[in-house]
Amino acid sequence: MEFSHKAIEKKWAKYWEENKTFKTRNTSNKKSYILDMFPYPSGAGIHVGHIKGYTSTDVISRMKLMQGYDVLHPMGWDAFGLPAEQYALKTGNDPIDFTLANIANFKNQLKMIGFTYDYDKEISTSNPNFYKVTQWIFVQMYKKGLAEYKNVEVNWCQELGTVLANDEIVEKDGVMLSERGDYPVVKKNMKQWVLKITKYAESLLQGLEEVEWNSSIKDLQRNWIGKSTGVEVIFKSNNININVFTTRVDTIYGVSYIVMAPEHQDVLKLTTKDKLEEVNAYIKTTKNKSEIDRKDESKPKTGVFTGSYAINPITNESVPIWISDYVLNNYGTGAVMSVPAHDNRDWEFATKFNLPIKFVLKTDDQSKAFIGESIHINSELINGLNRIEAIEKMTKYVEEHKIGFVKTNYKLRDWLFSRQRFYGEPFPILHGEDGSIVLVEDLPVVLPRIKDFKPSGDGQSPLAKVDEWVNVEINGVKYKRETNTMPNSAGPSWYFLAYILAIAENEFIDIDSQQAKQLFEKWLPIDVYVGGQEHAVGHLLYARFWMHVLYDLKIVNTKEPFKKLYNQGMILGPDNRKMSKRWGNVINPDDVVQTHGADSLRLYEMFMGPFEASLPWSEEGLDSALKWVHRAFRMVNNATLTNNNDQSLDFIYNDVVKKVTDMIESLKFNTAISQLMVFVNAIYKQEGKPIYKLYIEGFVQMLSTFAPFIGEELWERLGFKETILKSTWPTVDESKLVLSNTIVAIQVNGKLRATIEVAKNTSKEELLILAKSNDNVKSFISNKQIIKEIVVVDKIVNIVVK
Ligand code: ANZ
Repeated sequence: MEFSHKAIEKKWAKYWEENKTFKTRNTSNKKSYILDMFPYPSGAGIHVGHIKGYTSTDVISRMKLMQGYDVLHPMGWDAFGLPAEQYALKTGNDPIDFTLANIANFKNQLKMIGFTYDYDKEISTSNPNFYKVTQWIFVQMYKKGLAEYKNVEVNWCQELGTVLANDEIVEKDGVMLSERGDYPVVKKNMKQWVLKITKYAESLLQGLEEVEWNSSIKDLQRNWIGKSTGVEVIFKSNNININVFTTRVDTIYGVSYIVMAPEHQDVLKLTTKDKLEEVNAYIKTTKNKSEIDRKDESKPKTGVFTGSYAINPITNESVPIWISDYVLNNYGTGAVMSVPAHDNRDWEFATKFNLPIKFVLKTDDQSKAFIGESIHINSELINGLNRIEAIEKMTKYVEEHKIGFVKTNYKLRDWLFSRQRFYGEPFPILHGEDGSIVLVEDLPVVLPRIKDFKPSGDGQSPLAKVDEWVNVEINGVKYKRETNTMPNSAGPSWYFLAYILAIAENEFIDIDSQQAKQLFEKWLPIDVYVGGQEHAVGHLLYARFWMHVLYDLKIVNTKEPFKKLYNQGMILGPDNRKMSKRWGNVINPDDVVQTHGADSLRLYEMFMGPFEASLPWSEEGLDSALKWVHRAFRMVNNATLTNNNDQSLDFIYNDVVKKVTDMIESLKFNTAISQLMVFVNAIYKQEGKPIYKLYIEGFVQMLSTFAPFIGEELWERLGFKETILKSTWPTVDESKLVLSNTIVAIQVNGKLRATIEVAKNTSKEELLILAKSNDNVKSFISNKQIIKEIVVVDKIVNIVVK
């Protein structure tokens, strides 16, 4: 062993702390804001998966610092939420104290890994100074009509005693369960706060064009927003208008019945007496079905006839009106015109209930629904037209005859923003006895310390029991505080701005001040954002929404907060399963730091494979990382250095610097490390010859991004007095990358047929391509079968043909 990682880690952690090495600099006109998705400080402590993400951003931050950027690379805590509250309920602890203890633990763990976080910028969503701003943003939204208190259908979880947002629910075997805890969830109507994210649907869709994310995440968001342009057509049933939303108005000649969602407001009005009992029973069973279940096309179709008929406004035919749970009440108009010949769900339904099927698109196979493209038949106004032409013509016709209108729908729902829980941000809201709503503008509204957090189970928050907090009197008028709290995703919707505003731990410049504006101008947008794929829709969409609103409020001058986004792949257990206490396959990073050191841990996690891939933990991999860290350390430590460049390493050094720089920039860490390995091997091949000192320095700088402790140690041993983070990143001398040329002989069946001049080190594949494209060679190999290709780089190509 050439060094003790424990001694080096201790030495440099102390140095960084004492010298405030990681304090955010404000000295350059170049900036880079590099952000991790902040952790939820659970009792379990930090996970090796967290470390993978955090190391990646740390590597980039370190490079950017050496490249002379002002770097904002902060860390904080997503500190409100259900798990802490549930733990508190189970153990009789206080979630506030419990969370603070977890934060302290997390912070110690992070410090051991050598991350460049500036803890003067530490924030915590559960700190009153922080949630003061969360509440302030809510107030602004309320004033803009973007927060509304209304009766909505919610997902109610009895075990958790709270409502849940759609993205907090999972589906198992047709039933809805809470994502946390796997408890049953049912639909229920309740008065709740909602944020009107739907008003921003178009803006959020447009914004995706501006950001440089991979297309799969953009598609997830696009699908979640779910824009769809079609027509609302009016079918009449006596004096009741039934509007149906369709994206295929061209198929209107094929409508054989109408289906309404069982919850549709007009269902009972339309139901004839003899059908009432059956319809009511069906409505009742629908209540327990989840939306996902109802949308599932593989489930057998069910439904009931209402006894009424409606008139197709184009054909004047009378069609029966049914109800079925495959039509959702909260999309479009909650009613559809069914065209069984050209829609699978309608086909199934019509076959089951013996309803007529009429083809209006030409097809040879009428044994199943025809979904493809074809021309129209049996459709007076549009016969012979294709889909696009027919939709255009029918849309015009419908509009001109006032039997319908163009309509754009979004699948996106408003954001259910209240939870019946204790441990979250209180709303800055008072309710008057007359039902009036009054904003509290003296913020923060502080979450009271209470002993009994148990949800009452009746839909009321535990805060409702705290009389002295709930009851407020202003100028003799009595009010009650809103006792619901905000959801876990509230704080994370703006925390990335809080780091910019932080002047000390949880102390902030006013978000609407002039100074804040200048700081936002400097730091936004976030250049690199790294975190788990599970946030692709929820958090990322909510955060974008708040930014769009703050942009409209002229608080920030950037709409899109996250310019580049990367998802780190998971680190699985050595057994290839997700790490979990249940499987006993969890690797504790504290243990790894003890046995292998932080540098080896970082290097190993960056070298495991492509950053976005999910890969199993490997002890052998970790051991190899440790071995290589020592090999690299030894190489630098033992090298005889010279200020004379004998040029023998010119090419390889410049090549490695160029590649490592590009690869770190594009998060290709594993290949960047391979390049460093190539360099170390090249030095060992020099067998003790003096090495040009500048090249060794450059190597240590690059190495230090991955292995900062030995990086600093070697830098000091090279004679530098200040942290390596104040050094200047190595530059590439492009002139050294031009290789001299060489002549390669091209043979066919052993006979020389051509010679070509190529750059030295041209690859085998390239040589073959060049050889085969030579005219003379071509004449000897064309129309022949190639049976063998022999290539010796820089020398010869021999093609054997038959
Ligand atoms: C007639 C038709 C004929 C349709 C055809 C499709 C194919 P997106 O793209 O999702 O917007 N639909 C409308 N509202 C619905 C609801 N609340 N629940 C379930 N289905 C609903 O799809 C819109 C299409 O989905 C609409 O176009 C409607 O069926 C159905 F050959 O109308 B279509």
